[in-house]
Amino acid sequence: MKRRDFFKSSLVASAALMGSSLSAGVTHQPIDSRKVSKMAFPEKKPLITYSDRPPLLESPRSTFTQALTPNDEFFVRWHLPEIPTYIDPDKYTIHINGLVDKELHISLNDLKTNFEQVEVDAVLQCGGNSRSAFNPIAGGIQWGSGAMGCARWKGVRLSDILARAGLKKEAKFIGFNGEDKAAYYETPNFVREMELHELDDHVILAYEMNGEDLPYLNGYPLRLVIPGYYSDSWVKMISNITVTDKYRSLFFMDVAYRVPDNETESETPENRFKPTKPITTMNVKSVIGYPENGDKVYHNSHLVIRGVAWDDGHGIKAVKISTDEGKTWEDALIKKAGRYAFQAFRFAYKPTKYGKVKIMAKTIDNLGNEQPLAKNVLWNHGGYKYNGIDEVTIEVI
Ligand SMILES: Nc1nc2c(c(=O)[nH]1)N[C@H]1C(S)=C(S)[C@@H](COP(=O)(O)O)O[C@H]1N2
Ligand SMILES: [Mo]
Repeated sequence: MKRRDFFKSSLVASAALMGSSLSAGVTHQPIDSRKVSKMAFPEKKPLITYSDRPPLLESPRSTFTQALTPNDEFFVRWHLPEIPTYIDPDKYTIHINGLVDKELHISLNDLKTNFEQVEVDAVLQCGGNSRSAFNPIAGGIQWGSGAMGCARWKGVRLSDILARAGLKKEAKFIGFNGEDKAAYYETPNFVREMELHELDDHVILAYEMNGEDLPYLNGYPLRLVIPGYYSDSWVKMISNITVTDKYRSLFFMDVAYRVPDNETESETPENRFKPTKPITTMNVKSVIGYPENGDKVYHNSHLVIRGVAWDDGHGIKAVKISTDEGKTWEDALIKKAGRYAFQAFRFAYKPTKYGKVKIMAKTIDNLGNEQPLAKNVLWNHGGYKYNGIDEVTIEVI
């Protein structure tokens, strides 16, 4: 197996990249206003770069014309600046402790040879994806719609690992910790906690993404995959699984990645709601991959509008396209994929009038939930779970 000597060769040249968009007092910039950067991180193509330490990389819209997102175009999000510079796959183990009958250290080789290997196609989407569509600005990285991707994940069921360790009867919560560290000791580690009942058989510890080792920045050598859930709980470079009987009230569980429990009214910047709850499962959404904002297309030409749609696994009933400001909607063709995966859609369109045309995409899931108009998306101060009807404006010439 290839050894990963990652940061030695890589990040030095990128120090000047820290985006001014992260500083305070910034005015709202619409979605798609950020361009792909010139430099690339190892194993990645040039992507939209918000920060180099920690690396924060977004996939451009054009990535989303296909059901599976290539590894080298897949977005990257880390919270803490200290990511190990070297991981030796022959020495790496994952530690299972807490309320278990037998504490375990499982090597990668053990995982790959002594457990049943399973695969799942699943969307990994940051809860803050599309945050820049919120106006007024909601706190956090001003992502466009590319803080997401879909991959074929291969690994081992978490339940099989827990079964080998044996859960004690008081076991109720499970915490996942990654190898990354804060630069200052006051900053908490990136730990997610979940209740055991949330973790059924489709949760896996994955070492492969689209048929290859996980890219370093996507959590090499092992990450949690929780299909249907926003990716803040998909802990990367996982080092440790701890079983407890008490909720430990950790920073990344109690402060970040939460939305108001009230899902019928908007918060305002001045009026924050309490109580809050974790963001957990994804809502129904679509993103147009082609064409892009500002594209020029010929009058009477044959255009194929393409994109992806998904939800938390209940299934997509329809993707509808409008080219007349939402007055009429027509069904796109959907290429069915696994229930947790991107469903790629296409729609043949012949532009018959000149000038600016707005293309809108709206998805409806099997429960009847549909994407709201942008102005009807509930605002929340963390800028989470944006799923407004997607739109791009092209020019017909
Ligand atoms: N160890 C670790 N795992 C992590 C994080 C992190 O900061 N550290 N961030 C989480 C969040 S919020 C997101 S959006 C996803 C991003 O996954 P990716 O970098 O593979 O796209 O990783 C999750 N897992
Ligand atoms: Mo995230």
